[in-house]
Amino acid sequence: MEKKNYKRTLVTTALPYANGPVHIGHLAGVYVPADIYTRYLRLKGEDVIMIGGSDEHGVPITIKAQKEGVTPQDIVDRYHNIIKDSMQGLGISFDIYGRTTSATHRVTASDFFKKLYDKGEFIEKTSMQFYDEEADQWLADRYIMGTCPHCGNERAYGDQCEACGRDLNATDLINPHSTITGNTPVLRETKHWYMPLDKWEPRLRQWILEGHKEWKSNVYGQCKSWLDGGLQPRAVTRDLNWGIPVPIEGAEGKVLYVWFDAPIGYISNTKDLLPDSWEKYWKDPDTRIIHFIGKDNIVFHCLIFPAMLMAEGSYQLPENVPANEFLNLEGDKISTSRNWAVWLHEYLEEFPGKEDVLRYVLTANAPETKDNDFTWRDFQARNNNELVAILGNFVNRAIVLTHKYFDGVIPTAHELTDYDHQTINEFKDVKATLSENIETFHFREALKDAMNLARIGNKYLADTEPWKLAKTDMTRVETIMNIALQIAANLAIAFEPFLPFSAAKLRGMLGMPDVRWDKLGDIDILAAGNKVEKPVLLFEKIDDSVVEAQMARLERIKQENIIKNFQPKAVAEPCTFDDFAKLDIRVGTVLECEKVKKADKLLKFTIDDGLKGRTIVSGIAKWYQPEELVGKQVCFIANFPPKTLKGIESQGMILSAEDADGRLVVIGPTGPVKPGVQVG
Ligand code: B3M
Ligand code: ZN
Repeated sequence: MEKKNYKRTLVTTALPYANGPVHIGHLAGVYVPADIYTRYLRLKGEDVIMIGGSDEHGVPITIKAQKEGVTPQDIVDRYHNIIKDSMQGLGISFDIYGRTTSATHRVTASDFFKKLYDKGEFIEKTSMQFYDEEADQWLADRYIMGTCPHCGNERAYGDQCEACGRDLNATDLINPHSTITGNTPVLRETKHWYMPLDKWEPRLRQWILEGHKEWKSNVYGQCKSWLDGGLQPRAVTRDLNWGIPVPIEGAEGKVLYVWFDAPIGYISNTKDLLPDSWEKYWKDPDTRIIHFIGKDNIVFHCLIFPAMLMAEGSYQLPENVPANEFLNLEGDKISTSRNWAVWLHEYLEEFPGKEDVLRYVLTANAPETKDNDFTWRDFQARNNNELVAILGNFVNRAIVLTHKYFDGVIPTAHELTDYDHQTINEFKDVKATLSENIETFHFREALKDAMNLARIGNKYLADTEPWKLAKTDMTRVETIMNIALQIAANLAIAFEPFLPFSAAKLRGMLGMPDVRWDKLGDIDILAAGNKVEKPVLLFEKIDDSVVEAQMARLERIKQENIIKNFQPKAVAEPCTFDDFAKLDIRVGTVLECEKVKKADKLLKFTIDDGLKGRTIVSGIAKWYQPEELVGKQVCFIANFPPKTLKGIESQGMILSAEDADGRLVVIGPTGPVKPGVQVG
């Protein structure tokens, strides 16, 4: 398709729910790529704005407030600020980071709804919804729990069962109950307003399936499957006491559905940024609108919001929606409720000065075409083997050598050799692919291109060996170091969209006043005779102990989650007292306890059983130090036939409870008893 020459670009980034901090999944999916794209366009001198903000309405917020016993406003105030500050800390360069509880937004969203209502764009429908009579409140799907009709999980939500993953309707649940009071809710009739998406289906089909074949295949594919399945009318209002009131008569107590108001938040925030000129970013066909989102938001940004805009009539549709897939963490899905995440605000605190390391790793590993995994080992490896060993190393060498041979003064280049020309041409070529990759949202590839420039620089110094020539041919060394410094200056440009903190440090060292993308590939960026500053390290090695501490933290969280989610097994088949009485269970006192050689699981016990004493071997070495158990009383089965383990005759079995995480805890009487007494 022919490329259109746009006059300006409007970049929007999904508005994170202000019910928790942001994590690496949000960053890799949305904010880092959007920031790279925006910084790149700014470097090219284009007219671009980047809009962000918090999504502060909807059930995700009220649920969190209910859990903590505070108001929804408390929740959004807290998280909006954490999110805003941490994004800034990572250098995500929003032109505005607003919030959907702002006055501008309330009016904008309300007017938008009213306009559609007045144009007759909604249909009104009544339906039956659950109501909690004691709480005197309608129940959104997430406020209803019950038994999943598919798998029997007793803790399924009204919209989804997390045990079997199926989508549900609240009315499908067996024994539904309200999470607010625990009562059985009643069904009541309620009226809502619906967007007839079916009406817009032909236009959406035409616009996406015919007009945007260049969209990423994951986005195009998801749209196609929704469209092929046939679009249904969608309710755009809710019975909830938190949100923007539905601005029509007879709608008291109802608010706009959060997915109706949130995308309008992009518009409201643009208004707050540019009260006088916001319209040209939204309504002029010469604006390129790009929505950066994660894959779970595709239907809202590609079908529902565009249908709303079509119905309104005066807005432009997005030119592209480069949605990413998901980032996992150490092999598991990132989850706010399970605390399975690397939280941005914590990262910034624990890794000061390493903002770019995270940006680098998240870009190098971005889930652009499929789900990807973040691991702390990969984080360490990419830092040590790529940022330190390639980029940092080259820059440091170029600047150190300039100080060593020329007192920090940039030397003049003299006659260039064929090899010099070859090197210069090589990195001129990179510029075109790097730009193309950013413009087509292939940020991983683009980052590789930028890294190749640093590789070319390293190779140039390694091949020309100025430290050897310094003894014989200082003129040649001047040329080599000039070229090496010009390459470093190129790196300051190429990396600015990806690693803005390091690029700024590098500019500072090289004394570069400004950076412009069109200078990339030039070898006269730095003027001979100017001075470079003393080198500062751009990156430092990350030790094993640092990433191991992070991995240990995740391991702890995993164990905590297992314990929290423990569900006792169903009770076994009935058994009689006679069955039980066959087991001769007794109490004994541990006289000695030691590790069994060459068996890391086993402990050998010498037990005072009130008779002649006995030896028992037990597989609990992983959970106890032998000396902890000496002197303790334990229960054991006395009438099992003896069994030889690792050459030791074990005369019975010590009883233990297996905790949810598999940890074994030895069972004994709660007070002292005579060794040898029976349990029953
Ligand atoms: N808050 C969902 C999410 O955080 C939603 C995005 C709104 S974008 C207009 O994934
Ligand atoms: Zn289920």
